Amino acid sequence: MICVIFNDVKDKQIEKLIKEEGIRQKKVVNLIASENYVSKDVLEALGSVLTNKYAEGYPGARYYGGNQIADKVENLCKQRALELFGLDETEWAVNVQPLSGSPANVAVYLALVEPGQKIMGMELAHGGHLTHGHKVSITGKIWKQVPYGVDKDTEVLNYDKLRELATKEKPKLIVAGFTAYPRIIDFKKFRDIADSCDALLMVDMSHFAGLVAGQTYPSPFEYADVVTTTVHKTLRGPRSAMIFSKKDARGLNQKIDKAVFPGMQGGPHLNQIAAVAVTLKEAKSPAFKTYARQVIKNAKILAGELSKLGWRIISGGTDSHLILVDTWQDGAGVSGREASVKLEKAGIIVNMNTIPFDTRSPMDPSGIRLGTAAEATRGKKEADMIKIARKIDGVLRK
Ligand code: DSN
Repeated sequence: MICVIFNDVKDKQIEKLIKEEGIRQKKVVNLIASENYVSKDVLEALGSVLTNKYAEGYPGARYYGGNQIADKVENLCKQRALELFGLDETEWAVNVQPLSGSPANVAVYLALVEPGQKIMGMELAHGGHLTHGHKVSITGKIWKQVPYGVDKDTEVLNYDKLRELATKEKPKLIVAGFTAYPRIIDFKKFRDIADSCDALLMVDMSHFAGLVAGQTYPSPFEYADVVTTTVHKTLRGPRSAMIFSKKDARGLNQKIDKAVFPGMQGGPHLNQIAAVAVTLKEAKSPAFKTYARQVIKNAKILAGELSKLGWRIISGGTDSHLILVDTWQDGAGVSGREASVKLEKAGIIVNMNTIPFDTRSPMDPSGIRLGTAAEATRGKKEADMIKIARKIDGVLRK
């Protein structure tokens, strides 16, 4: 794992802080489901001279001079993005300029949904994201969220209920995707539901993009109109995002390009785009497939062991890198906040998280979210997960 490249610079204060963060990252067990450790090549690209260049516009249509190399970088990144997910450039377009996941999702709505129209997205408390239409996000202020959740008994999505909701509410766009839902999403069923009410289907695959690339989680591309993703979670790249869209008579990709620039952003961060390109090449390697398989094996073992130790796992397990644990256990355990504080003191980093139908507040919810992507990058395997589960159990019961 590469943690420090900022060596021997004049700004000693920042150098010291970066070194300290590198040491912190090395010391802890990192179970934050949305984090990972990038390669040295990704860090080099991020710290390159590409950061000096303004490239407002798109390849071949920039507003400033001197963009010949910038065009090559962005085009290479786009080509690699399409290749990684097996997409034909005559059928799919990709925009690699979004600075991160939230602006990517907002750009899609800006492009395709009129203000005041409805976006049907998973409720935050059930595992959705703020930008799936939550009221505290701009996506819930400009557009109207039609929230959906999981079933109380099974804690998984109920597609019949989703269909009923979509038929009643007639959203303009349906979002399938999550930040805290451990299971596989049935994209075909989402497509049928979207078709039944004439809605667009957007899949936010930010959490599982690396698992799709590693062919260990179903690909949404056969069914979606638009797919957004961050690059820095299971895909193991820099903080950044991409928007894929179907190329057809509806002109989705042209509308999305205009919404990203000039609608939402100014000049793209070329250093970041180069780092995304490096990530996409790495994710195409056989070693990345092995990695993605290990991420899921580790998550299943970690969830299974915690369950054996008496902790309730939301939905009974996981199909991905992500696990939601009910630490509160109806008052018999500890709150999510207390769990995360205790675990951090013991060197295990997690985030507190609401669980579906949580009776506690989001600031001190009933659970924690765990993810295995970062530790699999550091070579952790099944036996390590058993040790980690036992350590978590010991800490939470102390
Ligand atoms: N903050 C990210 C996560 O942790 O899932 C989503 O934006």
